[in-house]
Amino acid sequence: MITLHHLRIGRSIFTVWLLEEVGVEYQLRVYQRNPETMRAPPELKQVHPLGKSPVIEDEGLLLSESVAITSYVLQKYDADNEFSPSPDSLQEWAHYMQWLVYPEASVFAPLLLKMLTLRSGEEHSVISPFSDGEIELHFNHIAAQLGQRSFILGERLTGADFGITYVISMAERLGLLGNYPTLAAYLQNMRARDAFQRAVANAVE
Ligand SMILES: N[C@@H](CCC(=O)N[C@@H](CS)C(=O)NCC(=O)O)C(=O)O
Repeated sequence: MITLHHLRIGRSIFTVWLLEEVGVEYQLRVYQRNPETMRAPPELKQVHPLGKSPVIEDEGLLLSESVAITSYVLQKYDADNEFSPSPDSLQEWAHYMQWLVYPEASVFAPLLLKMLTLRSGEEHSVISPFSDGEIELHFNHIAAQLGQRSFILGERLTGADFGITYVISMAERLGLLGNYPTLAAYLQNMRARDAFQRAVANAVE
């Protein structure tokens, strides 16, 4: 059984959702952030040197990085490629990989900068225009890709949707979705899924 080290509130709820969608048996170890610093508690460093979440343990494997965890879970537990294209169709698979890594590799950084400047209580002359411009660029890109699609790659949920949902939900928390009805509707649809609801109920998110 997979053990998921789940830190509230953050990315790891999307890993719980992944495990629910795929139907993998798991147990949660739940951690709370320090309410003043908002950082993870030191116990997480006893699990993994970085002290971040999500981290999973599965049959002796200790794995961090949400995208690696998604890929591992699907490789091991989604033998029929229900949630990802088969590598046999190389171009489809490459396109999937692009959307799988994109949220964490490109979208998260400007959102983090925005979150930190908002938390500081004042705009920054260099950082604020950069993060605002990048967020607009990326959100228009995601909205254009979504278009009329139900999911980021078409009409079925894939591994790429978990990270996309994460960055959109982070933007919602920062109050940034006002100009992006396509993203808001997508987020609402992902949250309405039974597996998402089960994840939230299990993780007491
Ligand atoms: N790139 C990593 C980022 C992991 C990460 O930074 N997780 C956050 C939670 S969303 C965390 O543990 N933050 C607590 C801290 O750094 O103290 C991933 O995708 O898993």
